[in-house]
Amino acid sequence: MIQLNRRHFLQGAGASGATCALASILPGSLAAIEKQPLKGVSSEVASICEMCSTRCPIKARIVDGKNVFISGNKEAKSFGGKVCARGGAGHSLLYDPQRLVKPLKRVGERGEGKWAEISWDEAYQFIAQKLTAIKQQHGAESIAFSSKSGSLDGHVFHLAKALGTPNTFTHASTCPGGYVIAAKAMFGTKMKRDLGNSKYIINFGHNIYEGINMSETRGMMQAQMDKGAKLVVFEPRFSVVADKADEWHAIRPGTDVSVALAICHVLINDNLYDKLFIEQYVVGFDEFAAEVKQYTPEWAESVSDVSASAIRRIAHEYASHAPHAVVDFGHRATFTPEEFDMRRAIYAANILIGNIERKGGIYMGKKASSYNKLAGEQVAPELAKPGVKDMPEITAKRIDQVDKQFKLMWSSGGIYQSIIDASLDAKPYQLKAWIMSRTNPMQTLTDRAKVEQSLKALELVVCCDLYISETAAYADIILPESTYLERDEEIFDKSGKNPAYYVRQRAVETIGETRPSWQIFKDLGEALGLEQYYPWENIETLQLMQLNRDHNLLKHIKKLGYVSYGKPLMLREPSMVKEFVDAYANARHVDHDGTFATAMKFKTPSGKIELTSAQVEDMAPGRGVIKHRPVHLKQADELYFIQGKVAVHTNGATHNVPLLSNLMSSNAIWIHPITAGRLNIHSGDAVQLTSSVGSEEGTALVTPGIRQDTVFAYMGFGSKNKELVRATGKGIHCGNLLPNSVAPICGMNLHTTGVKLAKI
Ligand SMILES: Nc1nc2c(c(=O)[nH]1)N[C@H]1C(S)=C(S)[C@@H](COP(=O)(O)OP(=O)(O)OC[C@H]3O[C@@H](n4cnc5c(=O)[nH]c(N)nc54)[C@H](O)[C@@H]3O)O[C@H]1N2
Ligand SMILES: Nc1nc2c(c(=O)[nH]1)N[C@H]1C(S)=C(S)[C@@H](COP(=O)(O)OP(=O)(O)OC[C@H]3O[C@@H](n4cnc5c(=O)[nH]c(N)nc54)[C@H](O)[C@@H]3O)O[C@H]1N2
Ligand code: SF4
Ligand SMILES: [Mo]
Repeated sequence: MIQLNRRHFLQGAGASGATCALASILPGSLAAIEKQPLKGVSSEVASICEMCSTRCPIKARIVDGKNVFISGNKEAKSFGGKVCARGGAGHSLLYDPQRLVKPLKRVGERGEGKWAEISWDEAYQFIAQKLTAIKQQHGAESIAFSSKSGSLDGHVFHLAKALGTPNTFTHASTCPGGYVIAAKAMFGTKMKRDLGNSKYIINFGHNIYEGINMSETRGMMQAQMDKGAKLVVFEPRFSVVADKADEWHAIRPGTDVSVALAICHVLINDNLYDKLFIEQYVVGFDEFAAEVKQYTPEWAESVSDVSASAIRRIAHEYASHAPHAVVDFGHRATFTPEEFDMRRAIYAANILIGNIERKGGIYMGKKASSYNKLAGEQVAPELAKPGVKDMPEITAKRIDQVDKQFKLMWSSGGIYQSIIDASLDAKPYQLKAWIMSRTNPMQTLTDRAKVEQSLKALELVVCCDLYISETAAYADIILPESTYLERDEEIFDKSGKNPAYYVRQRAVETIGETRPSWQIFKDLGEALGLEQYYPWENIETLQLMQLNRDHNLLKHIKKLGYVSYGKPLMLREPSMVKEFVDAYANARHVDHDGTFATAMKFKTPSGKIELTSAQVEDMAPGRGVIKHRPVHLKQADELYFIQGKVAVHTNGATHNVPLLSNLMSSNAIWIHPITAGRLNIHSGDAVQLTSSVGSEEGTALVTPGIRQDTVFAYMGFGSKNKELVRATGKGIHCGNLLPNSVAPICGMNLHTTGVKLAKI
């Protein structure tokens, strides 16, 4: 252990490139507490990054008593022992003088920026009294809970369930809902992609060289650089992935579904699909084939601007690499109201070439329980759920489940934007309180003005964050969580092709009075008189419950940080199946074709892959078969407005982190030279974007790397919260230009809208 004082640490942070503009001392911030001794661990601690929700396995150690050095954990092979720029900048967040280290209570109007430091007990008592009164008067269902999914949503939602409300939300409908719900409808479960072994990759706007997921990003790099895979990118702008591709097609925003369906058309029409696979494992092929007959490449060209001959050629090249080829199903699924059928059409193009459970294709995660069954022995330990008995029965309907078309939405995910209608217009009933953690809806939901109104309309708003985020600025109480470098958490499942677990462990002693989420939400539960739902005392008792009290196993996982078991397995890949049965004497019998194909289990109503779905037809008549439907995203005199991630920032989260703010503090508006020329706009000029819900002023970046009818900006900038000193007013706020919407079946919010461009 090394003892340090705060000044040393700030100097340490500064020495690595961060300059902290201490324009004002915020109450409750690190800058406001003096002479706080800081302690760190000088030996390496294995842990988990939280600079974004990819949550890579890391190692962290204190260097020279001044800094925290963060690297990747080499135990996790696919992550390559590496972190990205944001992951390497964790220390800058940790020692940011503007970070909150004490609970705050609002003393002025909501959003006015007047705060008083309070104790944790005062915070818990205030929240508990308010929640108890609201529950008595309006029912527990009038309280919504939300959290970005991941390391702490379990604790947030456990409290929601103990309190008796069904209204729990993650970022699902702003991010993964489209591709996850489409996979649930077709495969009965989420799917993963094996980019690293793919020989031909078709990519519809999945910019993983900037929207980084270390394991997948490295997989695609290896496929391209080491194995010569071909990459085809459909993107309205010249993204970094487009820049590294073999070909880039500047597709019209929101029209990907037409190209994906045309690829399916060619695969079927030109007999390029895997008939045997379809016969054995797929239902609904005939209905799908009949539907896609009309979706010719020529038709798709008229919708998408992608040339028909290119579509035809790409479909043939793709099929020639089958089954080691993939159409990437993307990540942020918010390009069109027809997300559900866009992602289904992409999965269909995978199913048709039979790449399911094949190298370079798509596959199902192999958790310990299914892996052990196949091996006929206990290869990997199985995590136990810390079963809490007699949770209250919840009878109230969720605010987003009034229509049965949304029934595939998982319960803790939900349609996030439905909080707005419920708060403002009592649709379907009145919300009174919103308790949130690790989410910044003022920046990451759409229609900022409406989100602001709904926060102002509620009786109680509580935010657990690291900063006074743009949303926390509207809270009654802000609960400062310890950063990921200061907290221990439970064991997490990180299984891919084989089972794996990892754990977050503190590398630095807690600074100030922050607490980890598991403790905050347990303490709050206890203040609410719900202690019977918390049978664990602390994080170690919870970890031991997960591991059936196996102390040695806990020690082992903590020592390595990331532990994987067995060998990678894809059920229809003969070489992998052979290695598997050679390793485990009691392994399941191998099918006559040398695979475990007949062990594939699809949790769909038919038990097979559903290319056409009777279940979906029942949920939403007319939607059982995958179809193209025209969408209206903008007026004739408007431009499409689209967004994306930038490599050095995370969503609406890191723009105030000193080191990252130094790297990039503002977003420019990408405009094509012909569009710019018409308005006499040059790079650096001040321009205005106006949509149906808001208006933003920013700086033009004139570039041929975008369609003439489209403008682009990196998301997460332009905060309007004066407390976020380094981020305030820099660049345009994307959420302020986007109206709210709810897409059929998957409930997705749309991130594309029409805007008018003007020179200021
Ligand atoms: N550095 C960094 N890495 C991150 C994140 C981050 O914030 N920063 N966030 C993480 C998260 S939460 C996620 S979900 C992933 C997201 O990773 P991605 O899904 O790659 O997300 P985006 O960059 O938002 O969008 C991808 C691309 O879609 C393009 N696009 C917009 N509209 C359309 C359209 O209609 N059709 C097509 N074909 N393309 C379109 C955009 O120009 C953009 O380049 O990244 C993760 N990794
Ligand atoms: N216009 C537009 N909107 C978008 C997108 C887009 O491309 N364009 N992308 C969408 C996507 S893909 C996603 S995933 C969502 C993400 O949106 P959100 O779910 O809101 O998540 P983030 O913006 O990543 O982080 C939210 C908050 O978490 C806080 N935070 C960070 N670490 C911790 C921690 O350890 N503990 C606690 N308690 N808080 C922490 C940050 O300070 C930040 O305020 O945004 C979506 N919204
Ligand atoms: S991708 Fe980067 S920021 Fe995200 S978890 Fe991994 S290292 Fe951290
Ligand atoms: Mo996301």
